[in-house]
Order: sequence, then structure tokens, then C-alpha cells
Amino acid sequence: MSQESFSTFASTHKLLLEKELRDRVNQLTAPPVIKESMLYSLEAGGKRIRPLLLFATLSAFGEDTRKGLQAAAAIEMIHTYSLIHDDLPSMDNDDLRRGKPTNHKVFGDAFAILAGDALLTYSFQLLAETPDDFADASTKLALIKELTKASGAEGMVGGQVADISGEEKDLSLSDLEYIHIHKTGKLLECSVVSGAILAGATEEQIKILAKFAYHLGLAFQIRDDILDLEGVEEIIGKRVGSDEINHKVTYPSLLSLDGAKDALHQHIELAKHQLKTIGLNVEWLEAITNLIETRDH
Ligand code: GRG
Repeated sequence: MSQESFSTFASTHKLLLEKELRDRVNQLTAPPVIKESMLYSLEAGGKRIRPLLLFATLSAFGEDTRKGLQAAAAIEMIHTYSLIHDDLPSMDNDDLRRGKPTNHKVFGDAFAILAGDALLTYSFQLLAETPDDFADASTKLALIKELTKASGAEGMVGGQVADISGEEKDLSLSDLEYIHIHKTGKLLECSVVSGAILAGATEEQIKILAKFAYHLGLAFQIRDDILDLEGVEEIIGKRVGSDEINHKVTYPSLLSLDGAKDALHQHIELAKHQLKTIGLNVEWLEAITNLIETRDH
């Protein structure tokens, strides 16, 4: 166990990442309003789970975490673009995100769409511009391929499409898992795998870490569903029955609240089991796993 605590690791790396995001957007030669719109959502107070997973993976391999700065910023840009677009009137039509007005409420729909597009495209430029000292050309290509797959039709976009298509339908547990593995899980997996690629991991190590991230992604989403339900219960002051939980199929609506809590714990244990088999210094990855099980926002 190192002397550094996880909270120091997390706060130092969040600061590094946030400076990188700010600097990179400020460097753009572009109309000020698009930069303002991009920064508005990048700086709206996310938990930075994906960058932290990437840094923690590099750290597990004993690598300098600064190697992952561009890749972490790229992944956070993709995540931010997905939230901006998800909040649009044509998707979830949300007025608030992280307690603040959503991007389109401040900048209008057109600039919100364009800020999302600009973040999406800039993320790949950032990967291509990873300093040669940190990644050779084939490593950069592998990172670009990984992020493209995770965020496109085979990943997050595919999950979002399945989610929208499944609205108001009676989804099974495996339908629900397809949505979450793609919509949320693939980008979390990409964060871990990108850290491993930058560290020069073996195929076998990447396979184990991807399995770890698979369980972590499902755990993340089950916790999200539990938090949503508990939030509703707090507001209306009573236990909510599964038929009262609007029309959206969730883990608690399919498994009951206790069943969802059991499923969450099982995925956390399976994620930790993968970490035990890999033989690296996984203390920060383990700390993030614990955080995902217990997070309250
Ligand atoms: C529009 C292509 C496209 C995709 C949207 C990710 C997504 C797909 C939608 C977001 C809606 C949502 C609630 C997804 C489920 C879980 C999730 C990804 C929550 C937000 O991630 P956090 O908790 O967010 O890491 P912060 O605010 O901490 O950055």
C-alpha cells in the first residue's frame, strides 16, 4: 500500500485533466461561442470516473500517469458530447444536468448539437496528437480504434438507439443489459483498455481488464437505477412499487430493489475477482470499484 491516499490520487488527477480540457479548448481557433459552449459542459462538475479509470490503469502497470492525459481528455470529451446530445429536446429533453441548465437551454439547440459534434471530433485529434514520447504511431492507432468502436454504432450510439427503441416496451433483463453494456459500459471499458494499451499490456492482460470493466459498467448502471429510485422515494416519502416506477424498465423494476442491490454486489465482486487474477498493483482500480458500489450521486 502506498503512502498516497486515493482521494489525493483522485483530486490531483482531476486537476490535471481539467487543466488539459480547458487548455485544449482554449487553443482552438474557432468562434468564441462554440468554445464557450464546449467548456460550459466540460466544466459542469462531472465525477471524471472515466479519466480516473484510465489513470488508475496506468498506475497499476507502474507507468507515469501523464502518458494518459490526452486519452483521458479525449474520453471525457466523448462522454460530455453524449450528455449534451442526450439532453436535447429530440432525445431526453432535460432542462437540468448536474444541477445546472443543460447546454441547449443556455446556448440553444443548434449550438448544443455543434458543441457535441466539436467535442466528438476533437477527441480523435487529441489521440492523434499524443506526444511521440508517450505513444508510437501504432499505439495511437490502437487508441483511436478503441475509442471509435466504444463510442460509435457498435458501442455507445448503438446502446442509445436500443434504449430509445425500447421505450414503453416490456424489456427483458438481457435487453436491459444490452442497452447498458453499450450505452455506458463500452466507454468505461475503453477507459481501462486505453490505459492498458498505453502501458504496453499483453493481450491476456487486456482481456482480463475488459472483463473487469464489463462488470464495473453493469454495476455502475445498477447503482444509477438504485439511486434514481431512492431519490424518487425520498421525494414522495414512501417505498415505490415496481408498477409505480414510471414506464422505464430498470434493474429495480425487473428484480425489485433488493434484487437490484444483490445484482450490484455480485457484479462488484466479479469485477474485483478479475483484478485479483491480474497480478498488478490494482489499489486505485479497487478503490474506484468500491466507490462505484457506494456512490451517492
Ligand atoms: C447521445 C450518442 C448519445 C449517447 C448518449 C451516455 C448516454 C448515451 C446518455 C447519458 C444518459 C444516462 C443517464 C446514461 C446512464 C449512465 C450515465 C452514463 C450517467 C452519466 O455518467 P456519470 O455519472 O456522469 O459518469 P458525470 O456527471 O459524473 O460526468
